[in-house]
Amino acid sequence: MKLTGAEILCQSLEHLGVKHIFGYPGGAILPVYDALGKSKLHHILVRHEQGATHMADGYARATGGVGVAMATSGPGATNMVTGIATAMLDSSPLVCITGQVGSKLLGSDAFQEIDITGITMPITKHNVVVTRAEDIARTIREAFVIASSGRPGPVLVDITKDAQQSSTEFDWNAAIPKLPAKRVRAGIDKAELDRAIELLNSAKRPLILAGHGIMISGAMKAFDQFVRAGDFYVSMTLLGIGCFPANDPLNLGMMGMHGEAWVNHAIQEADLLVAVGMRFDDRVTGDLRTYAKSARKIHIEIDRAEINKNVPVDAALVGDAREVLEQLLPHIEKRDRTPWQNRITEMKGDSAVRDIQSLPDTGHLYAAHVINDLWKETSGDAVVVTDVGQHQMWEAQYYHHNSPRTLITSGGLGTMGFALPAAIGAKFAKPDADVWVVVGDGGFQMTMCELATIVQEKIKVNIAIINNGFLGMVRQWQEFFYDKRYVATPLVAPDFAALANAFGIRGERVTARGDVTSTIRAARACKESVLIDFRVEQEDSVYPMVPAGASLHEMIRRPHNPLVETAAEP
Ligand SMILES: Cc1cc2nc3c(=O)[nH]c(=O)nc-3n(C[C@H](O)[C@H](O)[C@H](O)COP(=O)(O)OP(=O)(O)OC[C@H]3O[C@@H](n4cnc5c(N)ncnc54)[C@H](O)[C@@H]3O)c2cc1C
Ligand SMILES: Cc1ncc(C[n+]2csc(CCOP(=O)(O)OP(=O)(O)O)c2C)c(N)n1
Ligand SMILES: [Mg+2]
Repeated sequence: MKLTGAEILCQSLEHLGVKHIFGYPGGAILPVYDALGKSKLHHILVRHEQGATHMADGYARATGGVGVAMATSGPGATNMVTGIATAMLDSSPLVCITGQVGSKLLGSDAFQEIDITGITMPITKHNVVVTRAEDIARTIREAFVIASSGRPGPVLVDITKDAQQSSTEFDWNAAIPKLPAKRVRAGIDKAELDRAIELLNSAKRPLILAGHGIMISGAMKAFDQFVRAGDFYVSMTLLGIGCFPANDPLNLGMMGMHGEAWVNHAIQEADLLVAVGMRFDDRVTGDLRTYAKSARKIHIEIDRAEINKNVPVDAALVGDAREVLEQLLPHIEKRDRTPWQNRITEMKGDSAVRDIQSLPDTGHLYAAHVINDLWKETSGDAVVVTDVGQHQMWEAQYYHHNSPRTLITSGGLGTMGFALPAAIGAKFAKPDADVWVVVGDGGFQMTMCELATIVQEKIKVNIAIINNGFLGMVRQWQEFFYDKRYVATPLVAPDFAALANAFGIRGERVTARGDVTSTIRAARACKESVLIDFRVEQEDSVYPMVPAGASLHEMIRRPHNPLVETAAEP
């Protein structure tokens, strides 16, 4: 059967099980849009192509499947760049499809011609220009394999207009991916495995560093068994949150710059760190020269390039986290580690009394309270999509996630503007989920145009703006390191509730702590999307904080005044 390249693209996407495409049309991709109209695919019209990529990313992160975004050539394609980079840094599987000028015009600076494969070369796992209809089906199949296999990441397929328009025979079964033969995995190195087992069974103060790779691998069950086999304590990276239940006594919480103080101290005191699917980001390690000096290290990691990249390790188990953990499991022996358990309890107890949640109500509305109340009201079962900044860190600290893929956040690139569109994508992926956006007043203003997408698609996403009148995280750095010179961080914002109304969305404003719970409850009961503008304390800071480049144990702790977080400094 002869079809146009555009029709082949749509049919190929259907064959691959794609249901939703987030995109924005334009001249160079118009043949595809024409074919889309005749297909079963649901196209979601976004308001900015950056939004399309974040939606596809949110979709991918909510399910583990591949998210698809589409744009026209030139400015459509360049608007995707931030979203592609966001996905790349967090190993999220995307396929981005862009229209390109006709193949005969390539290189002539034609209208809206841009070398998008050149531009995205360093921020894609793979990218390719397709100039013939005959190559479309195979290339799209290859794109899906590359995006989702091994260490996932974004793939961009740029299709010239003539390739979309010309007709050719479509034979799905014949369009087999032509990828280099998969390197046969030699299996995990036996010597490394033996060394890891010996380290695990002889450690007196072991600690697991659990990362995003556990979720990518779908290794939650194997991880759970591994942890229980050795009664190991677990700490998580920001992107690892959810891979092990927060309410489990073995879960100590987040590590790193804004991690729990007891976790960072435990890392510095441990004699063995077991890193699983995490990449020792600098937000996690602090100064590498002083990082976990007393600990031997085991690294379970699929990407060989990550081994010894930042932190030299004693045993490298290169492979899929689930497979590696399953191989280790039968060899794990339970050991009596009472002194280590006592030490952890001691450190934890000290910090627990510092908790802002335990303090008497001062009448102030703190972001941490809003997020903690959101956690309680949603029983920890919501899919929370955060933006970037202080609210993101408070979410990580005060919303306790028990299930994987329930915190969706931009970690590596730290992209403001991510939350609202990513939440829309997550809602399409999980229509029955209670999806909440937790976003700052700054980041919300970067992609708030996507409120119109929510209305047009008639979906329900609740939005909690943590409105502190500042680019809060930057203000915090200015407070700590620039002598409170608040240059370019005080932020004027519209009346967000009125703005929501203008879009056709219910808007609320909360200024008192007593109204937080009832407003969240009402928003959840409402059939339509609700935006809540939480006017929180303007100059609160996220504690603890490891200053950039400082040692992990050198944390700035919450001062005793106005808020006391602790009984005594450790
Ligand atoms: C304002 C701000 C503050 C931050 N503060 C903190 C903080 O305090 N603490 C913190 O932890 N983070 C923090 N971050 C996030 C931080 O920048 C990193 O994004 C995060 O630490 C990365 O976590 P990760 O290594 O688990 O995930 P990723 O960066 O996604 O890395 C995942 C790793 O798993 C590997 N992998 C993938 N698939 C598999 C598989 N199947 N099997 C095995 N391995 C696999 C990958 O190759 C990769 O190495 C902050 C970010 C921002 C924006
Ligand atoms: C696109 C982008 N620009 C700039 C930054 C730097 N940055 C990190 S956090 C932050 C402030 C965020 O302010 P807001 O959205 O109000 O959240 P808050 O920190 O106040 O919770 C800025 C500007 C960024 N991460 N992303
Ligand atoms: Mg703010």
